[in-house]
Amino acid sequence: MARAPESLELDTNEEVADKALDRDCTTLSRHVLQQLQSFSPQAQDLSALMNRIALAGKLIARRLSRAGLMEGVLGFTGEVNVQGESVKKMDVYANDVFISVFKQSGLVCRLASEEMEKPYYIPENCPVGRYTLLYDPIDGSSNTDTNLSLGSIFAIRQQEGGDLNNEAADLLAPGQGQIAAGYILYGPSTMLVYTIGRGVHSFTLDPSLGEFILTEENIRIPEHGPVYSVNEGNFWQWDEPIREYVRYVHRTEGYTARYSGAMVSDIHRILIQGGVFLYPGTLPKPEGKLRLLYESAPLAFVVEQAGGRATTGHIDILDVIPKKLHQRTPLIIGSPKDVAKVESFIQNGH
Ligand code: P6P
Repeated sequence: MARAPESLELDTNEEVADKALDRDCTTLSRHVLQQLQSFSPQAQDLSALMNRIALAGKLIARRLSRAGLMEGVLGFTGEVNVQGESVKKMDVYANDVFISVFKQSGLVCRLASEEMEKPYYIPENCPVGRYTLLYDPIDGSSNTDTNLSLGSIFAIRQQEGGDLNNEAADLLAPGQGQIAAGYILYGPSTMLVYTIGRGVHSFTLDPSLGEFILTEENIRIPEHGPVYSVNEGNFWQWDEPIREYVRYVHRTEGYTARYSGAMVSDIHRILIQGGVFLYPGTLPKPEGKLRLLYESAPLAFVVEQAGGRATTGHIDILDVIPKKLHQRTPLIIGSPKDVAKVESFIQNGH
């Protein structure tokens, strides 16, 4: 039988088996240490922190996969959170999961969440645990009761200073200070995507192992893509330049609209296929809907590490200095050419 040309020579069965085993052994915590090429205390901390986030993701994924079979998982609590939004039972569960897994970590002194007006302190971890977790426990919770994709968003920051009166003033700092960020996507499979400033890497939960296994390293967002992702139901509330951009994509071949109601899902699609996600400000709410510290800044860190961009339309998201913990921001994020196209309409109307 003729052999395949050298360049097309396939791996032997043994080589394929070795690669599969090595991949199955590349767990998240091992990958972080590989990234840092160090076993320093800081590297060990970061590896342990990411491992706790993975545990939170597993617990939330398990709950979501059984939501329709259990009492008390779906629906609303009847409460309204600091954002003025009706709270889903899943929001509360997921928020408590992150608190619980980090209580036992010894590493995190404070947790700041979309669901909590003030940061949650874990006194036994302070001041030794010099890290702060900022997170949106369930992003897109409107999708919970309809079994659609949704996510969790996280960022890790180093605590700066003593935080004597528990004001957490050091959190009001630009996203450039994030030391790790990412998201967990609860979809047909559960994926964890993260960066520690050395590229973007994705892991898929293997339920049979109970481990997140490396799926793709050094993900690069396409320079341009076909997807534009925005809630066009808000068209009547937008400033004219955003309306003009949407009219442009309506009349230009090659664009396709995708919008799921969960930004983690929409931005993950754009990370892989290219394009742009927008949640602009509106005439009644120029600051927009999305929160800066635990939604936009972590996602901006990931997308920029993958070669993309994230802006308010005027300032890079990672340079915005928040004035308050739950500050909102307009967000335009995705492929560099597509973000630039939106900016061109904002800056000079075309
Ligand atoms: P709208 C979910 O509540 C969220 O924060 C994002 O995940 C999502 O993209 C957006 O809000 C959806 O908001 O106003 O389009 O329903």
